[in-house]
Amino acid sequence: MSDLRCQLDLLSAMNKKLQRDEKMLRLICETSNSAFLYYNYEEGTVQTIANWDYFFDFKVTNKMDFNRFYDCVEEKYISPLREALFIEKRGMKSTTIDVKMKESKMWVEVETNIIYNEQGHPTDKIVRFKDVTKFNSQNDELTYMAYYDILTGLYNRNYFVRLLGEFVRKAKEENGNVAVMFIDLDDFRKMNDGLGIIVGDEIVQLFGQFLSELANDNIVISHFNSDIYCIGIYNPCGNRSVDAIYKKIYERLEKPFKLSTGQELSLSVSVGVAEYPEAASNTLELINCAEIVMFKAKSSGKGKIQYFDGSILEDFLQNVSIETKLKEAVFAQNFNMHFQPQFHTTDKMLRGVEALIRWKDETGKMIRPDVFIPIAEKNGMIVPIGTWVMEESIRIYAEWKRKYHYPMIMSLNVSAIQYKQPDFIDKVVQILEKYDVSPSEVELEITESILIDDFQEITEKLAILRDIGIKISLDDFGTGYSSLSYLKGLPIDTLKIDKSFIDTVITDENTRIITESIIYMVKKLGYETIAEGVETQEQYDYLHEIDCDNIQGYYLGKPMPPEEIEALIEKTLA
Ligand code: G
Ligand code: G
Ligand code: MN
Repeated sequence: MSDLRCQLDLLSAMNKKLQRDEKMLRLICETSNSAFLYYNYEEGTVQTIANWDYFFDFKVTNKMDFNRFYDCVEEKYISPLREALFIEKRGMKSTTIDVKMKESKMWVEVETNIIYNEQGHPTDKIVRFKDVTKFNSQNDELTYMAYYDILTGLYNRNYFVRLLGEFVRKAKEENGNVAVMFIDLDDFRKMNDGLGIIVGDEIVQLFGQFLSELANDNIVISHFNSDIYCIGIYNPCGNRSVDAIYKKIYERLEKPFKLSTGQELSLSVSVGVAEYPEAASNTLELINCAEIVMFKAKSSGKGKIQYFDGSILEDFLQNVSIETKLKEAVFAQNFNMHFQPQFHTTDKMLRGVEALIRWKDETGKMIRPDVFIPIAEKNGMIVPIGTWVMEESIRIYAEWKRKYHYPMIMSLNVSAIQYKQPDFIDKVVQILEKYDVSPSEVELEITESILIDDFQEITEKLAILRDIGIKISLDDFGTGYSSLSYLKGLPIDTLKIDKSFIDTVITDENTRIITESIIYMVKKLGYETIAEGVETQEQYDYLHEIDCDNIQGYYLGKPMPPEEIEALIEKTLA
């Protein structure tokens, strides 16, 4: 009796433990946010456990029901899922894949585990289903970012380069063509600085959205960076396809873009076009060429399209090589100064000299200042070069002064970038003091174009320089936009009439009329006049007759090294 009692107690205890274990396992399953499927090979039975309903609206009770899984997932996951559910056919122990559900769009991780007996036969299969939507959508976003630009929804630069590479590869195989349009918004920096980067972003977005409408199988469009877009076209019909796209862009730009603030804004773009295989033999070079050509479009007045042309590339490469050599020259101070004399018209006495920089590269080749000065202005090297020019010229002038005591004017060309340096005035004063040269012996030349871009800032500085006693002269007068009325009130002392007037003053009646009125009015305003580029006796006589104060030009003296200027001074003094 007590034996039986004992066994019953034991059974009951075991039962309790089993119940507890089962409850524990059930709770673990249910709180795991997963669903499980258990298949027993020996009995051929299927059991579904835990959060089954969260994933599926059907039950699986036998092996045949497995087919129902395939209806739930998107097409491309059907066969991977079949393989994952039956890995025992390939003798595998476990595998995990992600599938996307057709209707709910849920991402489900499916993990299959098989247990084998000692003979290597499968005995149990456990499949776990887990919701990984959150994780995978983040992945979606990463995938998106790998291909697209978030701001515009266009392809990003990296992916564009890949797609363009595909075009080029195809074109190589099929003897086809690929065109790249490199598009840059004009004056974007001004808009961005003036209206703020939020508005700047909106502009980039609006134009990008418009461009995206132009895409098709053979036209890929990207937002390259900041205000730059690139279009790749496979097998364009000559320039026709490019022209057609440009026409659409051009027509769109005739209407303003409406910002979210209600403000309307007109845009223009500069476009460079290069084509494979004409311009370049590989993808990156092709983009480079289109970019270089775009710069040409921009510098020839914006709002333009420029097609590739070998000479543009050549100029560009030459400029790059000049830029490299220029850096070395600045470092080694491989320049020297020439001076062109200026004479009083009435008695041909020396008035002063204009300092003109000269540069011979390491092969001894002369590189003209009108070639390298614009490059130096672009990359900022004009600042050290300009300082050197000023110090060297004034040093030489001080020597002449010490030697001959002949009062003259040293005229220096100064670029806008130099004026804009905060310490420009201090530097000038410092150099004058160092060489003991009086401010009235120095004249700084400015060009009209300088004044147009930064009128306020530069005229303020000019006024200060004049207060110190330095002369200011307006160079190349007549080539820019200047009107005589705008001259009034400019802080200048001297006006240099551009060579282009002098060139035709004898032969062209109109030029004569204009030149005479300029000289008449300028003298009335109280400025001194200098005629530039005087090459003949006839021109000289005429300028003398109309009372131009000073003459500069090959007729009386070319730019020359300092020793020759000394000879001139000696002659003047004799
Ligand atoms: O002789 P010429 O080729 O020197 O000069 C060509 C151009 O280069 C001219 O417009 C002249 O003003 C400019 N230039 C010459 N020397 C200098 C210089 O020292 N500084 C600047 N900014 N321009 C210069
Ligand atoms: O732009 P700016 O005035 O600074 O430039 C002066 C330039 O004009 C220098 O390049 C100088 O060599 C050039 N020049 C000066 N006089 C004459 C001249 O009589 N004829 C020609 N062709 N060039 C001149
Ligand atoms: Mn000059």
